[in-house]
Amino acid sequence: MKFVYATAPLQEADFVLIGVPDESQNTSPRTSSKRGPETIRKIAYERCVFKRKGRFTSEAVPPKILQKIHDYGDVEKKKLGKVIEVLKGKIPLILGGDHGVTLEAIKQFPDATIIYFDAHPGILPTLQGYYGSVLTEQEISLGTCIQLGVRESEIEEKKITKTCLLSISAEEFFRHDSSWVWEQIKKKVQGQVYISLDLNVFDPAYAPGVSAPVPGGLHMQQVLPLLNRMVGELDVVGMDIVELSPAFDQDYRTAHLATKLLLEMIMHFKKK
Ligand SMILES: [Mn+2]
Repeated sequence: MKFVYATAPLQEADFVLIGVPDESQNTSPRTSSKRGPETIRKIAYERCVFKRKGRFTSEAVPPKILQKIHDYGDVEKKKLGKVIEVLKGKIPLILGGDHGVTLEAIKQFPDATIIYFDAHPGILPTLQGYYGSVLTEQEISLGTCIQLGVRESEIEEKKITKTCLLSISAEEFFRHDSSWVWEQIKKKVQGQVYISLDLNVFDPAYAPGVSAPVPGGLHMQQVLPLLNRMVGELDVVGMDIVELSPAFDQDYRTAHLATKLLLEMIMHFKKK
């Protein structure tokens, strides 16, 4: 199934949806994130297409998406870099898969600030023996990383977090409002931005369908206004939504959240 609003041919598209059904770096017993892309496509269709007077329509769904989207389908993780390379300025919207997908994507944006929403810092000098960590010091410059919503760090990660450009914990999100968070981010960011949204940044009450849930997480109204401002005001060159694990979801709650965020972000993207 193609993404519901993906009607543009590749050449004409502003956004290119790419599924990466890969969970080879998942270290949790809660598997199934490889079904993330197909699940988001299915839920996007359910959210946006209704039967009216005997015919199917997406007209009735406010607000309608007018941006030109192409659905590239699913690709192997090792081919993701090549696919992004040929897009030449079109914005890739990448659906994971586990958070390891991000590492492949950001190699294509060496100058971008990486803003990632995650319950875990996920930054370590090595991938050896750690739980769910995907960004390693060797591969990215920590000075260009902003982590948001963290609430569970390993000892080594705590030290490394200090070298990030900015880190705002889940606790700080609850102490301040989203405008405060936005001001902190805006002060630090210059130039291109890549956004990675690990769905475990949300509280398991809202997003149970993830591989590594952590209580004490964020809710939609803390994240959505921020994402909308980021894509509306910063030079966002790519983004991903990762870690949707449909086998652990409840009534597609997490999938609806992910899909709603994706549709909202597309609508709010700054016009190039
Ligand atoms: Mn993660």
